[in-house]
Amino acid sequence: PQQHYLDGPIVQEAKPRLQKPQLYKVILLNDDYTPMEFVVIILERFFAKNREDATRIMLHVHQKGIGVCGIYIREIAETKVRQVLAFAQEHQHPLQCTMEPE
Ligand code: TYC
Repeated sequence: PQQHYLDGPIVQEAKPRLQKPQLYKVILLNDDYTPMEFVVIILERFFAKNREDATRIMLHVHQKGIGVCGIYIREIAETKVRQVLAFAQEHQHPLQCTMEPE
């Protein structure tokens, strides 16, 4: 690129972002064994929900079988899914969590 020493450098993004990134829904699945309180704690800890919202989402999943806990870019969504599955395993609950494109 041409240098304009008098005017100062021409700054250009290396990779101009013309498109919004694909977003992913992180999804919780219901099961018969994971305690309600444990699901609420997951929503507070990994999805930054307050107790009221966490309880609402947990009850939605409990009643409908499935529910969205958050929407993120791919890397963040992947991390959330991994964190939830690891935490559930650690506590020997069968809680399932997955992601899908929005
Ligand atoms: N169905 C569970 C129970 O009755 C509670 C639960 C809610 C489990 C949401 C998983 O993603 C879930 N203890």
